[in-house]
Amino acid sequence: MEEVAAMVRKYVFGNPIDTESVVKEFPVEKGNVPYFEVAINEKTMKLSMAANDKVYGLGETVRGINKRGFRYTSNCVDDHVHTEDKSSLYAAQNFFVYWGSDKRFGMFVDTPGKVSFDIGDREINTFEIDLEDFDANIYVIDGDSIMDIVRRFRGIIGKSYIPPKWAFGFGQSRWGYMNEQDVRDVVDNYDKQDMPLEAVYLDIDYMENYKDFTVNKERFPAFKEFVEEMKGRGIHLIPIIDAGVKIEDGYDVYEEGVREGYFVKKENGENLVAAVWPGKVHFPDFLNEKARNWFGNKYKFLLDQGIDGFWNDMNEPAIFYTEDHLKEVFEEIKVLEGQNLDVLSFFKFQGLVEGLSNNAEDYKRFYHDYKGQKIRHDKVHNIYGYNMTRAAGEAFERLCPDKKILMFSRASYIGMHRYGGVWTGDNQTWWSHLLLNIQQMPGLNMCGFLYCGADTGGFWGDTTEDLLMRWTQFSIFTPLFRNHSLKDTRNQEYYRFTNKKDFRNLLRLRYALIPYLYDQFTKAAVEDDMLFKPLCFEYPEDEMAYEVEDQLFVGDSIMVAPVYRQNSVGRYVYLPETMKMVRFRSPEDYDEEVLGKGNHYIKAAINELLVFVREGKKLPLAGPANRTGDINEKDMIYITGPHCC
Ligand code: MIG
Repeated sequence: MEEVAAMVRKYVFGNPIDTESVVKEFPVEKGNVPYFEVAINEKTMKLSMAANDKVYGLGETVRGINKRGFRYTSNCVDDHVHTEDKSSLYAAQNFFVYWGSDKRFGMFVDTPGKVSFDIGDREINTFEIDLEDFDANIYVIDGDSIMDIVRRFRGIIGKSYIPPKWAFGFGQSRWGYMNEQDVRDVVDNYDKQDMPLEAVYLDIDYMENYKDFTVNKERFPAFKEFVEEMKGRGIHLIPIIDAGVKIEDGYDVYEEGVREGYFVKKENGENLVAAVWPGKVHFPDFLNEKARNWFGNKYKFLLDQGIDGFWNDMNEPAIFYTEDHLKEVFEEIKVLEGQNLDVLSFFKFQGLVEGLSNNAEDYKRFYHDYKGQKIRHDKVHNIYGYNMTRAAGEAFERLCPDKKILMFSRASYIGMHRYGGVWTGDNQTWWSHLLLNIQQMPGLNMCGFLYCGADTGGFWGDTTEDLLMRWTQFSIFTPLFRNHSLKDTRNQEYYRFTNKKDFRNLLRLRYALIPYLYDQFTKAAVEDDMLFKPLCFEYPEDEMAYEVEDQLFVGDSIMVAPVYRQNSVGRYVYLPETMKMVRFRSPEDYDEEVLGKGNHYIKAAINELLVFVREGKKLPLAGPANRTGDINEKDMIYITGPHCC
């Protein structure tokens, strides 16, 4: 304990808003923040980087595992085009480890507003942190290794969320399942093909006019019985919950929220009117403890019908438009109407409409009641989704303390990792997004988010069979393993493709791996460790290990080296130690070969994936099962690494 305190130092800038991400108390240091030069007037802190210094962390962000060479801005945003020029995605996870030749430390910039980390973008050897306001708690963490620093950081933010074991089963999702028959068809098809399946996700169409905590009676005439029917087949239904509450007379959630003052308000005290799926909505003030309790209790409506898993969406919060800004835009367009639109006025016209969604000015139009203070939204923007998920997590502890509920969210901030996991939002059917998925996992784990995964196969666009195959070969290792796609794109349930046998074998391999994965996951959660580790985290003395950004250790026993390029039938793999290569085609059909430390070119046909068992370790594989409840954990086979038992 004592030692931990000494290794973590807290500094305070200005008047920070408490995010409740850190769960331990620290005395405030009197001196300056070490390592950085702080310019209070410019609201920046700068550090000069030596040529080979490296930076890891920052959670769910674009680009590689070493974050150096770009600028990342924590500002939760609904943007589905995750090209490598995007500074902001759905999450804000402000922890990084600086691993340099003479400076080695971790830092958590704890502020709920916008902050950007320019790690050699504008100036190649300068790391500059820009805070929109100069109010933040800064935690500086020392340690002898990257993992030391990570563990110490995790020790101050509280334990990571652990889902129920069935949440390691496979989940099929699609925005477009319209009614119970659609869902039943999915389950029937998986069963018919003898493919494992654990859950089917319910996207917004299960609701009545996109109203939270309602079920559409025409599409699901007997919801409770349907949940029961599915449960009887070993299938969990996982409904989506959106942040916005539809404005509609007679809708209890809306009426109670208005009556009790639980929605976010404009300067003049009126409830903000914004629009999302259901048209006009109010946003619950998740930062207000009472509102949080109230909204959390609403999950009971679904829990009572047998539901035991949820995903929270649109909680950046995403805004199509606000009523006030829409009015302004119509007025400006009226002025342009009838004019000869030239280059300037035309682009202005176009921009007016395009700029309606997720508009930065809109986030300044409303206020929260946070710990008794009225705070403008943009100052606390990054902890909104966190507190929505916290509302649910705290409610589950009250409503069903003896049961684990599956919960994950789109927007997040450090602290939310105690209440749920994350999925990485609307990715695309791109090979580059398979690589991004691989590279995002360690950063998320560092920040406490262990239960995570991406939309396997890609959400936007039409997937291809080979992309889905390669993607699945990685996703069978991610705790959250879900195939999800957008309405009107190609259907991507596994039974729809030519090589059903190969997909079946991959799903079966996932189930064979579940005992190992769940065991390693819970261990990582309890011990503040990571499930996915880059090679250099384990081999800090090995220079080559720092070069590898497309292989990961998964738990203590194995390393994976996914193939993520179109038409590749093999890849180079770097082994930081002697390992046993296992080339899997199914849980029963694989080749094994012991390979020495160094670079190897290893073949992997489209239906083959590569796992490496570490020296002195073993990988347990369970016998076949199509549901987690049917996994026989007594009947395991072990693939042993070199020099093992
Ligand atoms: O703006 O509920 O990221 O997974 O299918 C779209 C519909 C709203 C965004 C989520 C996506 C989900 C979709 N939602």
